[in-house]
Amino acid sequence: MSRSLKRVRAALEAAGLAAEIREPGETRTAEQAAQAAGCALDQIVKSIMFRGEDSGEALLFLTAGGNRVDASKAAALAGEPLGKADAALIRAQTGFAIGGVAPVGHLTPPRAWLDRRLMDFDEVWAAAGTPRHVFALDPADLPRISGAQPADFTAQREKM
Ligand code: 5CA
Repeated sequence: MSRSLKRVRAALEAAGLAAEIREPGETRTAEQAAQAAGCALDQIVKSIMFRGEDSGEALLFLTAGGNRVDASKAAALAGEPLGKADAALIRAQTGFAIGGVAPVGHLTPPRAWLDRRLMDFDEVWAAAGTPRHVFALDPADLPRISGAQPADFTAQREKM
């Protein structure tokens, strides 16, 4: 079993969450994860990371699968300008590779915010440390286990 997966399992256990980690197929993107888990796209917890340009830290925005982060709203929350987080920074901060960044089990817990859209569901699905593993949880548990603050940082959806 991968070390990343083990770290997520241990973090979930430490948080008292009886979440079952599943391997339903390829879950590298939110679309793949929704397909594999058999849930709505917005029930996928995307881990979008930016680099805080003053702090140099990676910052985490847990975002509903169908939403996009509005960079200026995100920067206002962070209190610093945001730039791209590259794969090396994400790996250094979280211990995870892009496509498998979990909301828990980070090497250095990042400052984090949570898309309120996720709270509309009884159950959401998040990456478990690899691009093939996911787990389901009650989104009400996300602030406690991830340290993320519920906030509004997503872009308006386009009208159909
Ligand atoms: N396992 C799925 C959902 S459970 C997952 O991790 N989805 S994700 O959306 O959270 O992760 C992919 C995200 O990583 C993309 O939305 C994108 O924002 C980011 N990403 C993809 N490629 C890069 C890259 N080269 N550098 C920085 N971030 C990237």
